[in-house]
Amino acid sequence: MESQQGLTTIFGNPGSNELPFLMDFPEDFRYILGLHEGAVISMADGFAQATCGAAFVNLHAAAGTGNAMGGLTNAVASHTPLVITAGQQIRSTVGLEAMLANVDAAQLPKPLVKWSAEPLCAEDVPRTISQAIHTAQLPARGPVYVSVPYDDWDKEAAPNGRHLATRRTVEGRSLSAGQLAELVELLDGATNPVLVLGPDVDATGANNDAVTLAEKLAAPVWIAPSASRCPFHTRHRSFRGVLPAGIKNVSDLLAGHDLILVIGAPVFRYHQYLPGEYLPEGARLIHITNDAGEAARAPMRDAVVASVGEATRQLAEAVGTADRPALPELPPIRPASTGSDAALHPEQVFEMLRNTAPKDVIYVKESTSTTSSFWNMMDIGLQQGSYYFPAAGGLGFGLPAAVGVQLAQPRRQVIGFIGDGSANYGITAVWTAAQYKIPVVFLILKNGTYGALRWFAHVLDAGETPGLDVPDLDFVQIANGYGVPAESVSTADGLQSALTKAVESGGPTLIEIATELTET
Ligand code: TZD
Ligand code: CA
Repeated sequence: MESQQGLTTIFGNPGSNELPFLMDFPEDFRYILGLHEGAVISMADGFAQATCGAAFVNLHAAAGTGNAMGGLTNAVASHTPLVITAGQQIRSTVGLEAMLANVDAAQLPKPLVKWSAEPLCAEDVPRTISQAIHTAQLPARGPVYVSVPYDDWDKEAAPNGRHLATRRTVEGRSLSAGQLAELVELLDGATNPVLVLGPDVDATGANNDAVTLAEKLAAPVWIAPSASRCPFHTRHRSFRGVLPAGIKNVSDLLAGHDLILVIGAPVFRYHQYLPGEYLPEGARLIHITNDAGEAARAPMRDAVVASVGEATRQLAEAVGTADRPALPELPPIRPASTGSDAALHPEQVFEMLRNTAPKDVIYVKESTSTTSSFWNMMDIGLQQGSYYFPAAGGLGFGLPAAVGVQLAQPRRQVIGFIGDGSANYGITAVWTAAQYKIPVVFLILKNGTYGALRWFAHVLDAGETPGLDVPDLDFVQIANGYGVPAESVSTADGLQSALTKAVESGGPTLIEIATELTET
């Protein structure tokens, strides 16, 4: 029977409990093998985010689930609909804790899944998986988990199961006429409104509507703190940058605005603790989110729970054109700071990419000490789905997610900026890229240290602590060992020619770049 759920790619790493599920694997499905579940889950996360749909994952029992859980912290925060299944021991042997029994399986992935279950009988397996698929994709989207005893796959499905394959569940939460009118009145009546846009604007493809809204309001636009996607073109005259992730500096930067409209982001995902007032004097904040939990836990002002894409479209259409002068064009991007003879400044890497990469390139970034360099130098966000970063800061997302995004978007070049620390958490995904000929380019920014932690040690006044350096890693040899061609560069020209070669090769390539530690 034809499935209309569209979930024909399975990301997995198998064990004995999963073999009966994989038996007689259908021809119209594909299985993408990852060598470690941390890589499996993050490849699936990247794939799902880049297709704006769900991804199907199959993990091995409790051990495989455990390995994947770090990645789930990111998937929860990015509202990624991951349908995770795990094989369970034979039903009658779980109680006695046979090898590979997943004891209390539905409990294991909590609280990092929005729902989890183990069907009470074999007959209910298809319906439970169907429930998982719909639960993952209904708002707020997120990962779900189903544990299936492996002897269940031998049983006959119930005849009524035929309804499941063609079920559809849809979200329909536009703003009511009254809600829209109230918001439009506030926006039209504001003297100095500002927009703060989050990842769900990009995830719901509301990018162009956000531009219309900003232009009609002649309002500046910030990206919400801890940006995991890029919802707005960074060279648009309204663009002001990414808000820093401290309470005080958010309110300092928003000072002077009487109305702050936050769309598609938590209010706010702070990081470094910088106490202060949540909001500047005289400002009212309105928060539009598709996540009721996000609305409820915000510590200040008002929220509307609605479909982010639809609400943004409605507002863009309904607000009046403000009687304010248009904002001036942005000044040109300044030249990159330069590094030494031995290593490039990260800004040089980003500047080169800005000048030479195709306009529809997709960046996946997991190099934590280069955040300001990146946002200062880049011209991105013209198109939806141009940028991904681990949404909860859990490392091990970037490298595998780059593989998943490239698999989802074969017509756009994906480039991963991955730190020499971060690369190790998901390194086995380079093997998957090689085996399935997924032509992603991995740029490893090698500064020999956990740069962001050095910066944080200053913030916390922690002095010298152990465990901050990562010397003596050779990513060329590591990549070669996994079957990916690689080279090491330390100059802008070297990087340029390595990159041209990589893009032309049609397969995956890893380029290790000697970079200076900045932002300390
Ligand atoms: N482990 C996991 C799974 N997630 C984390 N976020 C950390 C550890 C802690 N951590 C950070 O938050 S940033 C960072 C670590 C170890 C350093 C990453 O180093 P890098 O990038 O080389 O990838 P930079 O540019 O040198 O900071
Ligand atoms: Ca580093």
